[in-house]
Amino acid sequence: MATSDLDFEALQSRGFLVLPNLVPQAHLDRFEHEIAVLSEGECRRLGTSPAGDVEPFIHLHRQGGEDWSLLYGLLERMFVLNQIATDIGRFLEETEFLRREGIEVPLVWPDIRADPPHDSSRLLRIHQDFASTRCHRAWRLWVPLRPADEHYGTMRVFAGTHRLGLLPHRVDDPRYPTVDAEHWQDAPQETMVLPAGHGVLFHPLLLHESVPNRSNRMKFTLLVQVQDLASVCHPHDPDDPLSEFVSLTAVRRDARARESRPSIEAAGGPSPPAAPR
Ligand SMILES: O=C(O)CCC(=O)C(=O)O
Repeated sequence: MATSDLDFEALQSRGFLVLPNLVPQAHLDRFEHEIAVLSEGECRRLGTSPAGDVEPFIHLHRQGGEDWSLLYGLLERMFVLNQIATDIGRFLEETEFLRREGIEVPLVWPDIRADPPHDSSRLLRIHQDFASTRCHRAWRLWVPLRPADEHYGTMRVFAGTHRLGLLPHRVDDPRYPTVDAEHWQDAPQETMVLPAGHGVLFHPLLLHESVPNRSNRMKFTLLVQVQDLASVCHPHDPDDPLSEFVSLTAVRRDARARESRPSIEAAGGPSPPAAPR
């Protein structure tokens, strides 16, 4: 993608921009290869094998337990994901994006989501990025590592809603914070239909939600956080609007912990599977 291709005007007005071919095929292939190597090896080591054509990674997720939790927690440290994040950081520098957005001390890091088929438990309802935004100058990239659409699972965005500023999130069900319909019902909605390796650069205040994975494959999505450490929030300052996001993150974390506790007791010990973020 050429430097001139970044449409800053669309980005400012809509709050997101699709960036085609952001990730080279070689990195996507390496990710797939390494997922296969680690999950097939882990199945062998645990003496378990998936039935039929179930992906070994999905089989491990279903097995759960501490082995899975450890493996899932380390996934975002895969070198290939860090390489992709670094390439994206370099791209944002070369396109003058970081300078134009006033990002002085860039933080760029990868997170990964793995959404199993037909699992609604961790789907995110319409929200702003309260859980990861810790700096006032911040952006995000959502990068499907496998094709994304209504069948394989994807993300829906509500164009222009980032201009509403930081919105209150309802916590009737604290596991799934969400905003009232009045904030998004009139906004144009766009469901991302993208091949693996395209990316969506978006503002963390843009309202968005998960679209469920109805396929029989794991949905892998890389999230690259881009934030400016020179604008870090002060979580204990009630005048800092981002302190709301820090508290909301704690509310959700505690609710999820409460949710998983009964299943530990029911199972008589081992930890439940770590859930996708
Ligand atoms: O891929 C998805 O399900 C949406 C991800 C999302 O909403 C998020 O990471 O904040």
